[in-house]
Amino acid sequence: MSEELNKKGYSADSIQALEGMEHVRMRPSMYIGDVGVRGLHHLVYEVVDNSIDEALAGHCDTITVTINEDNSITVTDNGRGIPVGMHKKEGVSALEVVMTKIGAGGKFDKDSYKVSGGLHGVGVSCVNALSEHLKATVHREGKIWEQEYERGKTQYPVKAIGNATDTGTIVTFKPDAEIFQQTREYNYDTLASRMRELAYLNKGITITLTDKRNKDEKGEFVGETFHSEEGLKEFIKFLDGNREPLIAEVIAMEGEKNGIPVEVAMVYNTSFNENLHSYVNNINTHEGGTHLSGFRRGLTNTLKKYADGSGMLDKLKFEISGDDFREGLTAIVSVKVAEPQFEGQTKTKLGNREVTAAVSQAVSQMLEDYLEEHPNDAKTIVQKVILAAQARHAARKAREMVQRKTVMSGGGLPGKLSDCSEQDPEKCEVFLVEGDSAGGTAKQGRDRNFQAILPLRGKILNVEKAMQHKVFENEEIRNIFTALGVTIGTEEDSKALNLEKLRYHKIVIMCDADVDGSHISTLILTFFFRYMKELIENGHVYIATPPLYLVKKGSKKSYAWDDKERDALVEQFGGGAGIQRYKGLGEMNAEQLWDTTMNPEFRTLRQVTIENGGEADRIFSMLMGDDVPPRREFIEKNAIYANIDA
Ligand code: 0RA
Repeated sequence: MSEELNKKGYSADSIQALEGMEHVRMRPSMYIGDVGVRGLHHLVYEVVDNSIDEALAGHCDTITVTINEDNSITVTDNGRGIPVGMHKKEGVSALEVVMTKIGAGGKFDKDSYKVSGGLHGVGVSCVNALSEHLKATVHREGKIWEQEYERGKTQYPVKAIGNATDTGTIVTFKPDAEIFQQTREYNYDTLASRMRELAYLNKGITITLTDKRNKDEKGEFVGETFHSEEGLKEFIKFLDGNREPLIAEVIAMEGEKNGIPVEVAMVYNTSFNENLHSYVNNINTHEGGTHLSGFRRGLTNTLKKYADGSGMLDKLKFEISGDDFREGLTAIVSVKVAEPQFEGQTKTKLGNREVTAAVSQAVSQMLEDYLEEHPNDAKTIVQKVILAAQARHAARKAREMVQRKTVMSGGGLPGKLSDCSEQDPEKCEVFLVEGDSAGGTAKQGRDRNFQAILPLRGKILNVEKAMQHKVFENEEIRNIFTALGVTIGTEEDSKALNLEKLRYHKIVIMCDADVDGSHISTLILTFFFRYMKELIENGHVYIATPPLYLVKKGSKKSYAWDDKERDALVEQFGGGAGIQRYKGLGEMNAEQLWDTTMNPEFRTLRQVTIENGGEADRIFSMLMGDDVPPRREFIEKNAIYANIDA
């Protein structure tokens, strides 16, 4: 440790720390992904993850997260408290090292097995660097210790400000407006869904979320407490609660294989969809990886062996494929890996080879036991698998029809598509428009150089409730496939998409701004989510936002997208302003539609993102199921769309 101080009184090491923090501020996206809504919420996850680690080490059971009135965040835990003593190597308190040294994390504590971690696992120091203000308070060794920072810069040495009888850590931070320019407003639902997920993934921990910006009917702050005694078993019930179960019980196991902690829970429902969710160290691995391969392998091998032995397959005239075993299956695989290697486009694909066998063995063992102990359920599952195989056979013909049409480029395009002249897919957009009449207006209003229009007839098929062959036989859906130019995978992996031939990099859903319109948007989104998830994951899917009102006075004319904007315009225009409410796209003429909704210079497109795969899955099953009231509530809240301008 160098004690040589420069003019400003910094030691060489603290200069290094400063430079690290400066780098985070210069290149924030390298550390937290982006500086939009996602990055903003990541700050919270990063801080909470430290507390989760403390809980996983067995020293803490309660974590609270508070959204304060000013959109600052407070995270508390009842752990041991971050050490405040002098850090030998750094020459300042350990707390200061954790808060100001990039990558310091809990490194100095060799006993702690760090398993959790934000998507980027960058540590609380990054949060500090990106906050205009951060205060760390530690209850430890009978005292309350405190240190504050501004944009990552220490304001004073750690000081004791009082006595404590308990232990724990409290971190309050306010995201820096210089960094988070787009928005600094926290979304309650986004935080709630992550905290709920964390509670299921780490059973026994209590996580309380409080929103001090809003009060409920009783005058209490909005909030929720998340706690799960049964972990993944309960998580599955939550995710699949809107579906009809095929078997009564959730099949679950928890254990360690080859030194890798593995947790698996699964259940079959009567739907035709496969829902696999996988986690590594509490991170949702959207792109799957070796743990998911292990799950598939264990499931297929065990069920196949059982089915073969049961004699139920004897009369079957064709082979059963891996897909057939997963129809109507909802499953969660959660592993903890000491040194995870993340690969793939979004770095959410586990690469560690050794994990496949560990998960596969765990799943085989769990399933063998279950099938043996539950012969009736076993029979029901095998029957479902046989039905799936038969349906897949029927679907193949329908799919081949789509395939043949898609492969023929140019001539194979649907008649209803008004294509654009540009050939470079990156520059091309296609608008999926509700109804032929709005389609006509859009066709007149568009810029035909790069904007294509595909009108869709009324309500498209609800794929959530349809078997695959019905989906591929549906004309509107076939039109979408052929217009987009994507081909559907092989029989073994019937939902793998080939995006290389994608003809438009922006796919814009344009529907009326009313409840029917949102229902149709949701039907289209459900189709994309179930059959073309990669399109959403790669950021190709957008929702257009037509205005709700036209406010007019004399020659003055302006559009409003909500009631607040409308009222502001009325006030601005003064007395006698007229208000026209657009009931649908059809009431706008071509020029108005271009000006407000299609012209890239003025429009707002909302990019559709999947922030939380499990939550998205649950939401779609709810929206498209039979239970209408929650659907309406959801559509009104529009919780799955990220508000990103494009
Ligand atoms: C390393 C060592 C010790 C505590 C922690 C890390 C710790 C870090 C965080 C971050 C948020 N909450 C936390 N709680 C604890 C303590 C080691 C000891 O007491 O022996």
